Amino acid sequence: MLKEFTDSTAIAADGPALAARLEHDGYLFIRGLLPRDAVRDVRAQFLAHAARGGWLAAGHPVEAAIADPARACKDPEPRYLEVFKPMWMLEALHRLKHHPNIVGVFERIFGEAVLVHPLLVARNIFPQSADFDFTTGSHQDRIHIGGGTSYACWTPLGDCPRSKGSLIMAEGSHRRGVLDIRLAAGAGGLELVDDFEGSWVGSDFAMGDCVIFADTIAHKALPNRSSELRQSFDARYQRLSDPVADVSVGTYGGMCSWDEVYAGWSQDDLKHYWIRQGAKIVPFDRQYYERRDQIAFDLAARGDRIARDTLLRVVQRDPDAAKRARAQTLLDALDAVPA
Ligand SMILES: O=C(O)CCC(=O)C(=O)O
Repeated sequence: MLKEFTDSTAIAADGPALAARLEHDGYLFIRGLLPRDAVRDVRAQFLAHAARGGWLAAGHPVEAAIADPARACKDPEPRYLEVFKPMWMLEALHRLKHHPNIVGVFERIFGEAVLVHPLLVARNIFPQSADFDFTTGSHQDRIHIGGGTSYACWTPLGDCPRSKGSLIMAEGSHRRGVLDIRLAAGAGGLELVDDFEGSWVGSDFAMGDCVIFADTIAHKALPNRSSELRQSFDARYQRLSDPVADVSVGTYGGMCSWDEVYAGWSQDDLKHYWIRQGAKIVPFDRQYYERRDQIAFDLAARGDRIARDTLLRVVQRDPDAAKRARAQTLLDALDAVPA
């Protein structure tokens, strides 16, 4: 059963109260944190790309975001990334993660300067169907983000009731350290072994509502049971005085350089800002990915297609050439067998 999020809107101006609740529950749900117009602008630009990319069903207004199920695709498939890349590069998207309403919350919580991670994630989740499902399984961000302690802010680009696949949290799970994982389909390619029965909390989101959460809280998305694309972004924030992993100052999946991203931007203030701020950059701790990838290699060697998404991620993103080659061989072998 899913309980309602505790609503922190009323304490959003009170740093010590926010910090105490974040420490206790592991998350903060704040209604209307972002102005709807700012979110609507990014949504409109995302949908224009989605329409151009052929992701939307004919016969509906673009603003309705009705997906064409025949075009369902997911990150990191090349046909997804082709449409996604220009979305991710949008100046308005990056500006939204720096919105003073979000950064202000973190300034009040930390009581010191905030580093907004340059890397942010944006998502387009096609509706779930009998042959397509890309629901994010339960996970902790720590293993993906590394560096010092960080916090995420997740917000849908548009109203997002639970039925459209909003994000839910396992209340209090952030106090249990880094937990055991297994391979799964869906974003990240893994899920936590524990099912956190009885701890899940969530809410319907209106455009502008945000959930902020600790990097050790277990969280997952609900399936998108609507006919619309579920679009969202999640960005990360930390104390400037803490170290940040090198991957968090790069572009998404290293798919391009920052200069390519900036080429279409109209203002300079957000370009390479973390260098001017003096961010303390450290190598990403790959131990959890190494464990996930080993599980994927073992399962793929036994012909288990659950390993496919993780192998694809290794092929596209792992810094080790020999490992990439091994993943490609296993991927080819999996794909040679009809699904
Ligand atoms: O939006 C999603 O499906 C997953 C988001 C998430 O897991 C995150 O922000 O860490």
